[in-house]
Amino acid sequence: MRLLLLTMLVSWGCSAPRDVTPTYDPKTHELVRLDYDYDHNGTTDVRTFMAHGKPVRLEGDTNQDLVIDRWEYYDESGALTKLGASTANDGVEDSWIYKDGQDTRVEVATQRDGRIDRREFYTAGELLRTERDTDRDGQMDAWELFDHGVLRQLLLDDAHVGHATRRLTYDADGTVLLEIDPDGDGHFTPEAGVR
Ligand SMILES: [Ca+2]
Ligand SMILES: [Ca+2]
Ligand SMILES: [Ca+2]
Repeated sequence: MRLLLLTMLVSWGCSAPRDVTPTYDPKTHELVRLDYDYDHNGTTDVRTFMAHGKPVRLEGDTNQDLVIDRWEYYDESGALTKLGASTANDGVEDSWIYKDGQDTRVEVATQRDGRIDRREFYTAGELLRTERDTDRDGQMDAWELFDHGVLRQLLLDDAHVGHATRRLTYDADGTVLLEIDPDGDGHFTPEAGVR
């Protein structure tokens, strides 16, 4: 949270660090970037990208290894809308966090190509459900529902018809109930002979 706090301070102009290097657009002479060296060691720790005098996004190196590991995005009012991260800590932005009150959504490009194929939904820090695009065709096709951190249901769109046609329900005693919904009306029925 250190960087976020620093960013907020910078945004509000309460505390101006000394080592700030501005970059201007050579044509318009508009300020487009501010590079901050918070620890005064000659390396940039935070880059804030500006548009029309306001910060629009930030790139940060929070662990001082010269590799960007935090990306922040702001709306018109300067509020943080999205937080980017790198799961491998190699400078490749591959996951994004959105917060709305107690709710958090995490979007992940598991192949690290910018295409989101997994979403995780949390409330008050607890994972409630996930969505996955297992064949990466742009359509989510597997959904997991959790109860207190335990997987309770798995819904699958095996047939790629745009909705789940199979549902597996995991009981606490280890049994699995398999149900099907071929016509996609949301009404699942036990598959004959499978329990
Ligand atoms: Ca530095
Ligand atoms: Ca870093
Ligand atoms: Ca898919």
